[in-house]
Amino acid sequence: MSEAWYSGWRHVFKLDPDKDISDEALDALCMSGTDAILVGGSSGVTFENTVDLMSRVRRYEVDCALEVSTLDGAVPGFDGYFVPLVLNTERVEWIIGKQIEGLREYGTFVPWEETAAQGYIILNEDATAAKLTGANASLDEDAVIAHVRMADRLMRLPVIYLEYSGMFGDMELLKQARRHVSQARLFYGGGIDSAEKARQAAEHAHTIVVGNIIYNDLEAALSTVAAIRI
Ligand code: 1GP
Repeated sequence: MSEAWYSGWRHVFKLDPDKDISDEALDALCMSGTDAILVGGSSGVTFENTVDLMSRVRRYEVDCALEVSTLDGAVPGFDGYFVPLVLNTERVEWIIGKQIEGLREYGTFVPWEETAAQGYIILNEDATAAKLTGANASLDEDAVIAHVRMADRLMRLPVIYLEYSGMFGDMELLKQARRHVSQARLFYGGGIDSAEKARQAAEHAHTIVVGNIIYNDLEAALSTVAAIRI
């Protein structure tokens, strides 16, 4: 089997279609040496703002993938697609409900070779995604490991995403999670706002995701790219 299209990614910038970004900032991000631009957000994602952002990123050679979290935002033309499944919620619509709805509507158009499920484990209760999906973010280490085993071993999901969006997470927990991953790629995202935090997270995660700091301090965001290459 050939390697998955995202398997070489170590560093990713996540851009929110609902947030403004200047051409200069986008140029700096796309030319930074990051492995990919991931387009996704928890609220305000529409077909229009997703197409707009995609077409701007498309001018660059960097990989550009979409996290499909709403049907409205399912836009053709990306290099790859991630479909999030939230594993630590009891609300079935966020585990398989919305995904089934999407497949009923667009199933025949899905580019399967470039599409991968992401098993999300959301660990910051204040994150918009946690509130939206009713995620139980207060998992202890045993529970996180059980979720990792569920995703990696039982469900054989290709990507596990430890999501702390908005806060820097527990690196010891990330380390333990990584020890229990056998075949999935482990993504980590949340609160990476410096080269040092990027380095720490990249020590354990296969792929680190840098989001919010892009909009608050572009230079700090750019510094995270070089940090993990050392
Ligand atoms: C969000 O995991 C990403 O989905 C990145 O988190 O915005 O906190 O960097 P931050």
